[in-house]
Order: sequence, then C-alpha cells, then structure tokens
Amino acid sequence: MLFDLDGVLVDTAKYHFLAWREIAKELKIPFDEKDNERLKGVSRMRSFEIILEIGNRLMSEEEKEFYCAKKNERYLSYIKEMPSSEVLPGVREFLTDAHAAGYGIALGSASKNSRLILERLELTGYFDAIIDGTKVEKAKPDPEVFLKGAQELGLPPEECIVFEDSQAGLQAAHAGKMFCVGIGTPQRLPEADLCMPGFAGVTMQQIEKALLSHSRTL
Ligand code: B16
Ligand code: MG
Repeated sequence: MLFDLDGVLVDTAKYHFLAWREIAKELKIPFDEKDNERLKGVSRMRSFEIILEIGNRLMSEEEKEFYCAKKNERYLSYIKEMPSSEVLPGVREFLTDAHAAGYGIALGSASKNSRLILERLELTGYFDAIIDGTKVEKAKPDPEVFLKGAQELGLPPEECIVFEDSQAGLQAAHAGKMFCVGIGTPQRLPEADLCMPGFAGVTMQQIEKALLSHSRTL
C-alpha cells in the first residue's frame, strides 16, 4: 500500500502556496491559488519553472537554485509550526487499520521534506518504507517513486494500491501497473481506478470490496 503525502495525508499545499506566493511577489510575478493547482505533485524546481513561465521570465540555473532554496526556507518555517492535528481526517485511523490488517505501508512523495513532515504529524511509525524526493531521479508521472516503494515492501507492483491526489501521481501509479485510488472526484481524477473524497470513515474492508467489484467510487 503506497501513499502520496501532500493532498493525501496532509494539506501542505497551502504552505507551499504561501511560500511560493512570497517568492512570486518578490519577483513581481502574478500568482494565485488557481496557478498553485499546477504545482501539485510537481518537484520544487519544476514548480518554480512553472511560476517563471507564468511571469514570462528566464533565469540561469544558479538563480533558479537560489530562489528554490529561499522558497524552501519559507516553507520550512511554516512546516516547523504545523501541529500534528493537521493530519487529514481519518488518515491516522486508516493507517492503523491497514497496519493491523498486515498491509505493508510505504510513502511515495515528490517532497524532499517528507521525513520532517511525517515526524511533525507523528506518522513515521506507520511506514515500513519512505521513498521521497531525495531518493528518486525521475519525478512523477515516472513510476520510479512507487516502484521503489513496492520493491522496499517486497511486493510485485500488481499487488500494490496507490493513494494519490494528483494527475501526475495517478499516471505514475498506472505506468507502474498499480491499482490507484484517487483522493478527489472522478471528474477531477478521471484516471483513477477508484475515487474517494478522503479517508474519513473509510475502512479497509470498503477498499477491499471496491477492489473486488471494480466499483469506481466508494
Ligand atoms: P518539496 P507530494 C509534492 O508532494 C507537492 O505536491 C508539490 O507541490 C511539491 O512541489 C513537491 O512535493 C516537492 O516538495 O519542495 O518539499 O521537496 O504530493 O508528492 O507528496
Ligand atoms: Mg500529492
């Protein structure tokens, strides 16, 4: 069982947005919440390149690195203040349930700050493997992050379930031949095998039943 982080276990997107907005403001590039949607599931550098595209600006690699580091400093200042209560509704219960049912649990996230975030949320203990932006060379939609997770869990990809909120992540799961549960609506995530709004009130039995019946929503 593989979990994305941002948008699945916790809503860190709002902190990414605040930090990127400060950088965009400094560079006098217009950037709103709608633009922020394009950054979900995307690496830090690629996120900045999208912002530069919005502003029609070009920068050297050195300058890009400088602003990415600055953004991360701002982002971390928010994350360090984040209470463990920010874990999304039902997540802790679902992970407890999955763990008790004997499922291997891995993280598959683009974020290089994953370990710190799991610590802040007091979720680290649930994970048998953590694959994040520090461990992969290719970003989602490449399946590398999930394939490495499956490998660390000792499972063939066909036996894995991925929980994801981004298009790129769902494409990565499919490219890896995994069953994927989209966190969101079927309209926003047409590629998901199954969609649910979140983990609140969701049990392992419901997921297993949906898997067997090929139902597209819970
Ligand atoms: P960092 P996920 C992704 O996390 C975020 O959705 C994306 O907005 C962010 O740019 C990316 O992590 C990199 O994060 O700057 O912390 O390395 O959805 O893959 O868990
Ligand atoms: Mg995500």
